[in-house]
Amino acid sequence: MKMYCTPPKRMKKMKNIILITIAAMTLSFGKPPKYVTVSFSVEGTCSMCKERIEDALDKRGIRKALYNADEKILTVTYNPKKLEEIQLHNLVAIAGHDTELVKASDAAYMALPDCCHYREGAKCDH
Ligand SMILES: [Cu+2]
Repeated sequence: MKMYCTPPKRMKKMKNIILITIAAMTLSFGKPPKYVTVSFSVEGTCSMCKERIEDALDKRGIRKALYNADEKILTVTYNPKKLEEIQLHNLVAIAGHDTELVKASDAAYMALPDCCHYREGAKCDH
């Protein structure tokens, strides 16, 4: 096996070329935004609630929102640079649903259809 000695100056140049290549690759592919996924409990009863909750989170910076009405768990994938986690709770509460951190206002809650009134032990058939 032959050993090559690279002069320091050339080594530095090579290092620069590698760095430039990496930078160019990163730019051409675009930096993928960093998303995080969180889960928290949200009150809801039925598929209408699911739709309402998920629609409330159809916002910039939120990639995915999935509500499980049986387990009353909402899972959201969002960009923490665009939104703070508490804002997710606020958006859901504004739509009328209590989360583990933010309670919906009475007005927002009363605006829900009867079968979605989870505070009164609503039973929804659909
Ligand atoms: Cu409902």
